[in-house]
Amino acid sequence: MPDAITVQPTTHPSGTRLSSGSLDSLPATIGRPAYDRAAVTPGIVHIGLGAFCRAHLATYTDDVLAAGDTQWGIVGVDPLSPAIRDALKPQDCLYTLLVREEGRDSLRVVGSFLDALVTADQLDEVLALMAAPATRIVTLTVTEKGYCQDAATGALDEAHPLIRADLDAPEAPRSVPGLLAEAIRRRRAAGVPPFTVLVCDNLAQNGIKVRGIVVRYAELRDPDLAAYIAAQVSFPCTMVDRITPATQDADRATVEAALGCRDAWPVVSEPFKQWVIEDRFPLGRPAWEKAGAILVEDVHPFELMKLRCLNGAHSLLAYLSVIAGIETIADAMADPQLPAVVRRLWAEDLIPTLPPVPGTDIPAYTAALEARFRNPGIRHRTIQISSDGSQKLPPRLLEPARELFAAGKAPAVIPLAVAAWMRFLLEVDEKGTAYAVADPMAAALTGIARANRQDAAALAAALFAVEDIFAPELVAEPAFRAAVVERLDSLMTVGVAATLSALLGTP
Ligand code: CS2
Repeated sequence: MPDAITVQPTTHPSGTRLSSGSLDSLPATIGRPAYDRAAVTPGIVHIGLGAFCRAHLATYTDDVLAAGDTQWGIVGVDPLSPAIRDALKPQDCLYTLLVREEGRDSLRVVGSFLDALVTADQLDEVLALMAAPATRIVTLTVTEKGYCQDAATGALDEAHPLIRADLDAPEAPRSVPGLLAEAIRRRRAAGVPPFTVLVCDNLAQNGIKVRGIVVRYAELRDPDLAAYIAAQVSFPCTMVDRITPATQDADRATVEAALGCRDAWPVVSEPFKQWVIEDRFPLGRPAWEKAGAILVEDVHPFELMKLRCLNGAHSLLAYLSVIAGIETIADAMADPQLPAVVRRLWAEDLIPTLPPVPGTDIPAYTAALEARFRNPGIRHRTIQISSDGSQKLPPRLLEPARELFAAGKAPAVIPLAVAAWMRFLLEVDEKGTAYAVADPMAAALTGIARANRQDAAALAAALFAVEDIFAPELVAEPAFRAAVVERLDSLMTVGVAATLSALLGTP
């Protein structure tokens, strides 16, 4: 289904707020819920109210509601901040999706969120909702770090402060594993079968991994509950994709001009979206395939392709760009050298690690990715993508590097990406502008960087020793260590442009 039709700026008087009451007075060109929202009942609790789920899950579900299946409304829960709830509630949880591509914006108001809650101040309500028989699926977009995992192994980080706190007070959980376990326990106690847990974050084998994390947490809490979760709860794996940069004030102004009323928190995305889901939903699911989702037996090949080719390239571009002072991915793709480096990453390091992907020509997929990265309507900030490198590098780039070495090959470009991340930890770009490193391990990582800022070999060695990030087999490879140190030394002494010239063999 198309997201909406092209819209022209409107001259409608401004000042009112988007809400159910203002839907009828929107310009005709703005897409809007093509169903009676009052007749929709909640069937999904979604945890993590960021922009991504509002551009992805919510639009697929909006299309299903429009197709007449009204039992799948979504209640959104933010585990941390009240900001998005407080923006959405006065708008009856309506918001605008602004889809941008060159020379063409389209807008649609999305209606699939029925309510919004925050665990920090509404925990009882959240748990009651998750335990309610009508809730048949709990979806999650809490980012990689939200699962309290050890990024190198994907296992529960048992020393995580939120996990320690939840094990002390398991009926008042604050962590995501704690929340899921407590909600499932309440359902079981009430004789209600468990919901399906649908993880929509960029983790390798996301359902399998989060199942392992939740079962381990439950083992520490109550082995009987752990056995129940292991036996009874379905955690299908998914591959999710839609580039969704953080909303800027300029986007709010664009949306207000088009709508003729104010939307406090619209979402911006590219036109492309993809969702591949393992079809294991014991209590049923929305017919997301009606909105273009692909339901499969095994997501793994799709997920590896996306996590490595899209997200891996994003991370490479982000670290090189932040240190070179390049602000967005589209700007990076206008650089004379960066696109060639990304193409080599795909062709030499990543595509050789991928299994066949059903119905997909992988070189055509990466060519399409290049066009998506170039979309000039999307101002996707490299500093945004640089966040949480400790969580993102292992599945995107370190695991393929490990696989290449295991197959007797050396990666051509991954050491550069790792070196760029190490250089990025110095918190100042080549033009002398300071930036902050956002990462759950930021204090430790920037401390290491500060202590070794003059010496590439010492900096790399100290970071290789961080076992939460680097698998021992990978850092035991002398060729990997040497290649990273060489690139890091080059980035620290001659900078990004000269390092890329040397890699590409350009003058
Ligand atoms: C990005 C992703 O911020 C990041 O790390 O690589 O958010 C990326 O834009 C999405 O996964 C695209 O589907």
